[in-house]
Amino acid sequence: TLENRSVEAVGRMLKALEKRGEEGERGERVVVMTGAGISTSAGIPDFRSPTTGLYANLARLNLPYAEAVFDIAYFRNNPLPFYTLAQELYPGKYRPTITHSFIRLLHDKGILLKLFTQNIDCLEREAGVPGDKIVEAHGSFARQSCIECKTAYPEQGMKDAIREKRVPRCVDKACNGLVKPEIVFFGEQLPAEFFANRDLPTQAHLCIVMGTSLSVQPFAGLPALCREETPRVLLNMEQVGGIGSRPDDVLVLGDCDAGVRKLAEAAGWLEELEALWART
Ligand code: CNA
Repeated sequence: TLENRSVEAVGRMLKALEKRGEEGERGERVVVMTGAGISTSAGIPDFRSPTTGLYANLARLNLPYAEAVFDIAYFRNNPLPFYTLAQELYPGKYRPTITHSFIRLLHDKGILLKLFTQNIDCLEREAGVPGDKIVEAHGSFARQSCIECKTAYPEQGMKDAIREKRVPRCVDKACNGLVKPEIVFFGEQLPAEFFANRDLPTQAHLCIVMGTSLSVQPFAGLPALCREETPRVLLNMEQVGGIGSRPDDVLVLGDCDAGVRKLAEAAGWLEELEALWART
């Protein structure tokens, strides 16, 4: 168990896991769960922050309700608001944050079991976390297809459409369905890889949750799958998802970049982390 539910105790645990890995025991025991809050300092707005979030700034799109921009039923009738927003969110414009580099460091130390992310910005990949360590629970901009017949659509065509705020149509002219990036909209099923990996939290020895309001199911149910004795650390502006209710939960409330620096400091990794991030 963790002494005092403190950051120092989590730091000692990280070090111990690293040491076990070095001694040839399985050290890959940390699961990380992330959301839009880990990318806000990169310049990408989240959904729900009160004044800076996307939902607070969607008035110009004339939506009936804010979530409509990511709702598959709404998209069928009016895809243009999504394509207006996609221009801002499309990967390639932003630099990973030190929080993304912290996840990479966990992998470099041989202790990352899996990263579950709700983000579609691909910044974890850009920070160097390998694809087989990432579950993109809400999909990503990496692929695009017709929403009717599922036929794949070429990447360059999507890039052009997004740049021109134009709605692309199925390459099969007879179908002519709407095309969208394979990011998961409200009303759509999560990717198979989410369900294939969703029991991994039960194997974790440490769970780190960062930058998410934990308000979208089924992702929001992941931290509860951790065993009672597995410490869950929350690095977030606000307390969410009932984390804090178990004896070994640790709350590091505030900016997650500051939070990961505290964790890294406690594990003796701060210099290494700063150097890794500076190279990213
Ligand atoms: P959300 O509901 O907007 O919640 C964000 C959470 O992060 C809130 O609890 C904030 O308080 C917190 N937060 C914001 N900034 C910071 C910070 N600097 N440090 C610590 N905490 C912070 O976003 P969720 O990810 O929980 O919601 C799920 C949606 C949002 C997913 O489906 C994503 O696809 C979607 N989304 C993704 C991106 C992206 O890829 N970067 C951007 C916007 C929305």
